Amino acid sequence: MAAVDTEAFAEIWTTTGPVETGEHHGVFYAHDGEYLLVAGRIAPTGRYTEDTRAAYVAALDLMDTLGYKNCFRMWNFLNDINGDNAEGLEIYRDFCKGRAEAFELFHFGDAEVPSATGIGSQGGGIAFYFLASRSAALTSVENSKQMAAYHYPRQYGPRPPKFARATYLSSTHTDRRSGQIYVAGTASIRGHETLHEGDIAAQVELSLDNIEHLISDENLADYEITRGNSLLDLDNIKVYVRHRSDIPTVRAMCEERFSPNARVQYLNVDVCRADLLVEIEGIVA
Ligand code: 3EB
Repeated sequence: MAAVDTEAFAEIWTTTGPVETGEHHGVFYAHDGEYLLVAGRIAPTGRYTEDTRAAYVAALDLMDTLGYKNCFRMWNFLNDINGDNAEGLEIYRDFCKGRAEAFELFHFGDAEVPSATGIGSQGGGIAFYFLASRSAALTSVENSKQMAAYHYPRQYGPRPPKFARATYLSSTHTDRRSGQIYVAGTASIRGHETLHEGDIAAQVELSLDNIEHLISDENLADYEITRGNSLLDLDNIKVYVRHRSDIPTVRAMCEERFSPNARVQYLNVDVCRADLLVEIEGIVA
């Protein structure tokens, strides 16, 4: 995702246990008995629905086969995300179609979809990776100030994006305090509408406000989760910025609201809706 060398970084998920790796119908994986990481690539073509469905089916089938049924986080990186496919459908919307079809085949109900990121990338085609657990208890969390993405109206594409605003992961369903919150890519959206078109500062502010509300006890009360979290607890943050020239402004605003100790990467990529200028994700550990 890095456009220049100084932005290059690696995201490394570590475990203390022995790791086994392999390939399954074109997707690659590593697992340690409790966690599974699956990664795949979809080659650039004029139409992504079928290949996205097939790659997702391979990954979801692998989760079933190896017994990691609790998928809690997905990332999707789409080259030319706002460009048109061979039939004039936006590539992001084409991808959303294949993803929705794969989830349907695996009988994923809306309450079971994991948190996700769907964002632009510099690499060709689509790259994705998923994290799943064998025994963790998962709760899909929505933001009371945003419409669930899987309920977005038809104006955003033939099939809605299927993801949760956050996933709460704990060792048991009764633990409502000490679990981790995986915050999905979050943008300047209220209800289903983009707000502050063309105004980077206002979009950053609303994206941060959305995360702040999402992880607040007020929002989490619907799930009986009480963590007392604020933006200061967000870590492993990625800030995706459409225009490189906006990065200094975005960075200054984020530094005011994140912990000075938080790990933050700023990346210059396109965002899934043409009118969105920024998207932010992170983890509350
Ligand atoms: C949104 O809220 C902004 O398609 O997986 C954020 C996170 C967004 C994930 C996805 C899209 C996705 O609709 C876009």
